[in-house]
Amino acid sequence: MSNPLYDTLFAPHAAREDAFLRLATGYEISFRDFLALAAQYAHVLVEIGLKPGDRLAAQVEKSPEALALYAACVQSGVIVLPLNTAYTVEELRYFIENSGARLLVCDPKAEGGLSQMANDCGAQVLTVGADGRGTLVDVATGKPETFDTVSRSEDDLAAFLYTSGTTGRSKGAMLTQGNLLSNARTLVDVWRFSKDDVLLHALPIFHTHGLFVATNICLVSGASMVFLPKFDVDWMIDMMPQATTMMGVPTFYTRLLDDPRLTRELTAHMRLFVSGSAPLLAETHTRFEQKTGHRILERYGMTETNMNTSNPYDGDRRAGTVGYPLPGVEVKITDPETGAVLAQGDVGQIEVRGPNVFKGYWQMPEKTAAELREDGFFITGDLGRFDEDGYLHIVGRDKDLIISGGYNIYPKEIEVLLDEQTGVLESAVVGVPHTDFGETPVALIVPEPGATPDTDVLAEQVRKDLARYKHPRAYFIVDSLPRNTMGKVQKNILRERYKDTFEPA
Ligand code: MCA
Ligand code: AMP
Repeated sequence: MSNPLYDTLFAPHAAREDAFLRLATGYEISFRDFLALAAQYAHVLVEIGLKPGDRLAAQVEKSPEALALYAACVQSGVIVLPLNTAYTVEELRYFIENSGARLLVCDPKAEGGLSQMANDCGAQVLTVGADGRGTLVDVATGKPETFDTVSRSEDDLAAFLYTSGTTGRSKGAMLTQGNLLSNARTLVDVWRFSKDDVLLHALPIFHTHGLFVATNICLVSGASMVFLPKFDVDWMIDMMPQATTMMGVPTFYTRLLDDPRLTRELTAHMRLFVSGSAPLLAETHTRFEQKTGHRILERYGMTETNMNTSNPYDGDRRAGTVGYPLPGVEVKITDPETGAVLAQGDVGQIEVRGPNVFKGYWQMPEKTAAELREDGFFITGDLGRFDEDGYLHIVGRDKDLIISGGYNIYPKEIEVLLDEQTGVLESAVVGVPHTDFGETPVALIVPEPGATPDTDVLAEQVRKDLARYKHPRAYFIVDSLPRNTMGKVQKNILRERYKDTFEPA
């Protein structure tokens, strides 16, 4: 009987009385207490009827309890489906229906608005809040603090992470225990994590970066975390002295750089700063080194693949590149038309293969077949090239995607909604530069003949249906959209035309 993910990430720490999570309040939770809590939750999951392979959707604020729920899912063989706390009820309905989740764990404050929808979808509801209170916690109180770990294999599914697509409908990326485990082990080695590390953790735990990269690496290596509810510059500065490493999206670094308290002295004891999820500007890399003496290590990953490449720990961390393929991960650059491998230095689509690559999209065989080749290579939709030293440069995207502060926004999802509104003939959403978020969406609206759509009304509808981070930050009424001879909207022209909306030249 074994459960590779639980046995590697959690079981080895069951007797440890030292701190696993250090909170901003000064409160600490030991490994042992954390795992006791997880075991109690696992009992609840079994008692309410969840079986191995069932899905559990979690839209919860970041807290030790929320993380223990992840451990409980792994221990009981339940597939965890972590969801962005910004999602609206309508967005959640889709994820719950599509995944067939049997339990939704949400914030107590959201329960009133979600329980009808969850029940309609056949899911039970339990709650846990940012303060660690809720019905899940109530039911778990008094349950045994150990749980007989459910047997799983590396090929069994551990998590679904929903990722949108160019069609606008989200797809559930199925990640196996082996996907998560192989990547975490590799990253522990290449980034030299050990039990002595303390990671400054300010990322959300509903994405690959915060959960499968940051948290899993700490668990595999036995490191602990300063576990902040969210990114906040004051907390980061206050807690930095307790940490040895930090991981973040580029916005973390630009915000820290804007603060005069970020100095060489503050960071002198730090071992490693990692950036990912969005392009780190070479300028940010340089400014960070000038101010702190540290060269940020940039890496590249995706929801479907976990991490693919990384700049070296030893050796030159090159600004504007995402480094070398990780051990065990193959990366090739191919012709988007033919799939043929291109000559070194040529720009093409980035394809990856390895134990990190997901199993496919839940109940979407055609979409899986379109992106995951039979030989195991996954077509990332990113465009890149290898330089003569073997460093991968990401030069663009072959997919219509905007990354704002590390969150992915698929324009199609917003365009479909805008196109449905009264007086709108068609729309286009493009990403434009934004100092804080890197990119931010703006919407171009073509009215129906004779109509004058009110952009405030459009914005209101978007607010109602879509998570806040997806909202276009500007709307423009235009006569028409530029199209090529095939009739395709030329978004590159629109991006150029509106590039100074927030960052005047
Ligand atoms: C919050 N808002 C945002 C974002 N975050 N809007 C656009 N983009 C965002 N990323 C909204 C807020 O709701 C708020 O709305 C307003 O924008 C400003 O909020 P602010 O206080 O500035 O935001 P924040 O709470 O400080 O959050 C910004 C953040 C956060 C710290 C950058 O978004 C964050 O932690 N991002 C990390 C995302 C991440 O982990 N991505 C990894 C994906 P209002 O104006 O109404 O008040 S995994 C991945 O991509 C792959 C696998 C990989 O390689 O890692
Ligand atoms: P997601 O599907 O949310 O996991 O986002 C993955 C996408 O984020 C990738 O396909 C890239 O486009 C982008 N990405 C992740 N890391 C980097 C990076 N270091 N530089 C540039 N883009 C990145």
